[in-house]
Amino acid sequence: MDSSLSRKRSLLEDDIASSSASTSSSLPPCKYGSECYRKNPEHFANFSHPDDEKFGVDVPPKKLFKKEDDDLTSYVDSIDHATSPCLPFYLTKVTGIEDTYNRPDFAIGIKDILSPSMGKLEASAQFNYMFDVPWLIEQYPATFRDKPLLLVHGDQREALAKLRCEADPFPQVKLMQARLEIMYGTHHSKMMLLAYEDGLRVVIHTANLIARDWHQKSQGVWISRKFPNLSKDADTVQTGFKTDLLDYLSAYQNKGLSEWIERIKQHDLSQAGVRLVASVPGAHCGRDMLKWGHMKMRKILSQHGPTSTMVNSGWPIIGQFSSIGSLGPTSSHWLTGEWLASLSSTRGASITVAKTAKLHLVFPTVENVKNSLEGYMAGGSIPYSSQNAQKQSYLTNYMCHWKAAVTGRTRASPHIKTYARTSDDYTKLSWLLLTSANLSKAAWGGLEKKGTQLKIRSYEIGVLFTPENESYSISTSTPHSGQMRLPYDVPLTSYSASDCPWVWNNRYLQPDCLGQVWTPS
Ligand code: K8G
Repeated sequence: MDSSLSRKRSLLEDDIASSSASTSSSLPPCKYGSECYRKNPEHFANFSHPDDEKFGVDVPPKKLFKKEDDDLTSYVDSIDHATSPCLPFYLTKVTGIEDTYNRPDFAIGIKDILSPSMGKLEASAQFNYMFDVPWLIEQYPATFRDKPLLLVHGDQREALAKLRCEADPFPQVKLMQARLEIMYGTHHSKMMLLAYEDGLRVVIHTANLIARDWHQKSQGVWISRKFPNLSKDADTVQTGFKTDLLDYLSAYQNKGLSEWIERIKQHDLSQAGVRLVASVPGAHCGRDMLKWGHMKMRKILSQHGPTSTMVNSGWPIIGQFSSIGSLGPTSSHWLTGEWLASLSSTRGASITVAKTAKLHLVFPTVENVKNSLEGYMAGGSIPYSSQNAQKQSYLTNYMCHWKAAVTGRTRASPHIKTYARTSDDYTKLSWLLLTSANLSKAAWGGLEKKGTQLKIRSYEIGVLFTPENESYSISTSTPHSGQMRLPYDVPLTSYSASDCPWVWNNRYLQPDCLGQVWTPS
């Protein structure tokens, strides 16, 4: 599935790559003009082309430059000068929706994340599944483009050869291959480590490092405040977030990360305001079992989760994701019997027992994909296979549409993954996880050997938001302290009898909103 996913996606990249290059009329014209066949973003950054605007390159009027400056100060203000320790997550900016839904209190782009206003960058590490190296380099401001950049990936064989080729022209880029010894595992984690002259930021998000993922999809981004340097003689009490991040990086067992592990040790991450929920491949036993995947959720929620008196009155769990693995023949096999049991955990409850909550699963219908800004092409990033769908029809009973008028993103196809527990009337929320993990055993882990080991295949990483008080109130605009937003509309809309989940290897012959059909080979 992975190689076909990459193949499918790579077909989509060429048309976008050219549109992401920044341009300005002050650039010298390319001598080939509109006949220019080059695709290298660097070329487009250095030479102007008559077609630049036609391909959707941003050429903002003078007045807008001022606004962009304001945007950037407002990101730093709202992140680094926030009064609440727990910062909410952002959505990525979407091309083709109303401006209000791309406001800086709401949405952020990759160039905003890497902007000099966030800090003077000295080195960075990008953990991800897919990379377009020339495009990625182009997203860094020119002043930081030569700074050391480590790409942590899971590519093997042909994909690795291709990645090496792409990275070769950039001497500042180093590649690090994550160990993937268990079959069907992927390096799915999406994280940026940004080291500045005066601190360090951690960014955990859901987008691949390719143009298409930052163009018209619904994606989530959590940006930490700038963690300060620890003074040499500082008391080095490690907080949960710092220990968990160090544990995650150590699990790669790769010297390529030593430098980053040292950097993190030298910073004060105590004000992270969130907890880390990650997965690393392995058969985790004993105490290690509670460190990863759904068992980590079970552990955190049994310590810091909602009280059973509050949520057992019927607070549902809502899972929202862009792919589904093979979950077994019945819902109790893994979904409700194991995974939901973990997410249903409450404070003080034993690690082994939990009353399972009501469950809703938000996953795009065929109609959702057909009407999305990208049309059926959006389905190339929603790899649910017909082989799996046919075996687990029980899932449709839980399924709800992707509908996101609240964030202006009903037509921005979801690649974000969130898991949350809300009150029955959807006014309150007891926790929310923003993560790379789809609904699969590979990502969350499956218990084996009578529940004594948790087998995980993939690398995943996410941040768990828990309220300072009993619960957050759900906000439909910029969340203030004590509030949290959901990326989709509530109340949810269940699938009707005629709705089908998107299955990426089915054929869809009714033209989509762009007049295209979907006929996978
Ligand atoms: C997804 C990704 C991705 C990669 C692989 C798979 C799913 C996704 N997969 O975009 O990073 O199912 O193998 O997030 O949908």
